[in-house]
Amino acid sequence: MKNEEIAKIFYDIALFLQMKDENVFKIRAYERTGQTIESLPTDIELLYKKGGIDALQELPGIGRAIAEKIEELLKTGKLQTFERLKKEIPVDIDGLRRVEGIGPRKILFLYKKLGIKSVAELEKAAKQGKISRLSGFGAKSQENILKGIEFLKKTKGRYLLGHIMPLATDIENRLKQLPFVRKAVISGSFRRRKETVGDIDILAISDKPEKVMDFFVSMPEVINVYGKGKTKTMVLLNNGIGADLRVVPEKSYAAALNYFTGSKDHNIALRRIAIHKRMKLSEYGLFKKGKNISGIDEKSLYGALGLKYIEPELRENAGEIEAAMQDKLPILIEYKSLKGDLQIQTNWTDGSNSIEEMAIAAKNYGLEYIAITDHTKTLAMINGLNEKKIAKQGKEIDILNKKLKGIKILKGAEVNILKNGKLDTKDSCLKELDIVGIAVHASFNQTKQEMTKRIITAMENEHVDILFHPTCRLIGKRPAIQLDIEKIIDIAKSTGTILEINSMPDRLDLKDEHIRMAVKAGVRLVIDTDAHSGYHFPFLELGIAQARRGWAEKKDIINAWPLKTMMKMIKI
Ligand code: DGT
Ligand code: CA
Ligand code: CA
Ligand code: ZN
Repeated sequence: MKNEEIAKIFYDIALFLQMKDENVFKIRAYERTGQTIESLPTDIELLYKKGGIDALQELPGIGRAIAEKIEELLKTGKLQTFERLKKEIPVDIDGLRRVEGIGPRKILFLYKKLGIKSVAELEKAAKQGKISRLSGFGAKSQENILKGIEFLKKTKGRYLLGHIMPLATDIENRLKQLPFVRKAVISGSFRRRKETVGDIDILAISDKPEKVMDFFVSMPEVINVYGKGKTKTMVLLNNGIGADLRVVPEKSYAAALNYFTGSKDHNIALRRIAIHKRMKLSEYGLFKKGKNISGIDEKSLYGALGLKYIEPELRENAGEIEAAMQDKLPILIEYKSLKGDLQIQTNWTDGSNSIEEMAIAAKNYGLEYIAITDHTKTLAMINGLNEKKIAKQGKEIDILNKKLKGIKILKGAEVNILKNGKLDTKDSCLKELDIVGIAVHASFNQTKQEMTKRIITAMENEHVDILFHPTCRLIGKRPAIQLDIEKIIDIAKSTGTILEINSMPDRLDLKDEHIRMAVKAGVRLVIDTDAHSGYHFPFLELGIAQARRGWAEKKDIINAWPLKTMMKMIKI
């Protein structure tokens, strides 16, 4: 069994236990196990084969009882506890919980009252007006459920970039290693680093296209071949995503890479420029009087069109071509260039690792500083910290800073913004922290006016440094809160509040267009992981991709700078 499959079972058990209103610590133990297994860099099966149940027990936060459950799964492929729960409450939790506003307890309630097991049954009941008649629901929530289902339908069929990246890169590398393949590169929306991708588009250069295609269709992940030819092959992979492979000869490389990277709108605009210059641009080349003048790479191709090279992340026909003509393209923040991370959770609340483990993992990843930002007290479900505990955590951080070399730990918190815009933590406590992040974690359904006012009130607190995951969206799961983003950017400017680009694959919040607005307004940003495990730091690359798609430069990103400079960029 794969790590993700096992992790998923533990997450599911946690959900079942939540339905049944079990002890929160028990629920958290299962969730944390899911988190730990999901982010393990090694195969848990291998780990178990080598070290047995003892090796399992050495994993952070995993005790004897849970280790035995993992063992049962690895040995039998099943877990009795889980099978019993599924039988007792036979609902499609995955589907139902993706409907905004439907949590585990409501799922159980709806099942008991109306026998609802799936999203389709939920939609039917809502349309028949059956939901509004239930106690605790009402017409408004019935309407919200229908809206939530509509939202789900719209986002279906797209995959998170962060979830697809390991597999896509792996396939790319397998192709690269073939002796008859000269180049292999993932193009399409993946190369433009869009937050979600519809399919994986791969371009390969080879003189033996048939052999490349044979290899491609016989990969173990392929479950269906839609079409196989000399230049193009389309398959379906076992995780549900499609993959297209194109093979072209070397002389078409620049033009083909450009064409298959897209976006379609960018391609169309380029082709217009070509026509204007009496040239012809296609996936085969850039032709002038019948001669291919595209050159060896995209840089020469853009050059031949009279343009500066445009980075893939900018290719959306959103002003990048005009900027390339006038040599006014931004110098984008570079990958692997961050020096710190200002949002990190630990096992003081809902993270998997201790402060020390997180600090060491950050250092090993190459960071120079981190801020520990556990949740605050009103998030009681996950042990949010009160003022006393925050102070106590500060003392532990002091000790660790003396002990650890090469990484500086800042004291921080992810302070909950209450419904009225007040913070749930006293100013006298916030004053002592290096980094105060604020965030909305409940009452997501306020009107645009209420929500904007709520967040502005919080931003105006003199101790606040950063607004974390500003729109609170979860891609494919929860729509953004209603927010006057222009107003928020104005206030960020006037108060010196930093806006976050959260790097979690399903958050990526702020999104590209908002980043661009912030950059234009001269508002500073921070790219954080929101890491809940030491294995999450590589997600920072997704945050950088997002920043690049928002035209951000190094000067805009505070944690692209060393600690001292960064601290001068936040309000004191
Ligand atoms: P996706 O897969 O929905 O996330 O988005 P893309 O951009 O990867 O789109 P896809 O997979 O349909 O096509 C890959 C690239 O091929 C696309 O970015 C640009 C190019 N392309 C596809 N169809 C057309 C077209 O009709 N005209 C032009 N000019 N380019 C196209
Ligand atoms: Ca694609
Ligand atoms: Ca495609
Ligand atoms: Zn948060």
